Amino acid sequence: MERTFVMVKPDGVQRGLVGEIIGRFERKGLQIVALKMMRITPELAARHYAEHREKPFFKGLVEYITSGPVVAMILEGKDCVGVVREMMGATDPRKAAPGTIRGSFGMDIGRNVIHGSDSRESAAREIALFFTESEICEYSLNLASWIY
Ligand code: RTP
Ligand code: MG
Repeated sequence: MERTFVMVKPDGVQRGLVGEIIGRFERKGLQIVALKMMRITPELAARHYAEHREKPFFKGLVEYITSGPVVAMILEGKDCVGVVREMMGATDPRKAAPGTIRGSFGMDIGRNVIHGSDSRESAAREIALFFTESEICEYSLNLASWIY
């Protein structure tokens, strides 16, 4: 099993897309193992997006991601990192395939609704950045035993 870090960005929270986005992942069959609403500090934003520090959009990106609360989560499942990236769609929502999260809900690269780790290595780094061990729940999904 693989884990990935996912975040509904401030525009997704403000637009009331949290339930829709989490629902898509749940219905897909990915397991939520950690979930919280939080406000990202400029320091955390800079660490999270360290790879983009020299990019022209960095300042705007930090302002955007710190502009309101986000919903952070860890999802688990087979090939979870790639599956989530596919479901998110391309970085630029106008180019994202119809039916993907960004393709369905976004119009601007600077307001692209959701973040998901781009590799297993990024996932491990971002999970450690956003969650403590005690915030992660280990449990097995056994649907039948919850219905009957
Ligand atoms: P993310 O890290 O947020 O999941 O997005 P991503 O992997 O699809 O894209 P990435 O290249 O890592 O870029 C990080 C975020 O920076 C903003 N961005 N703006 N104005 C621009 O040209 C530009 N390019 C990137 C986006 O919000 C992107 O999600
Ligand atoms: Mg990225």
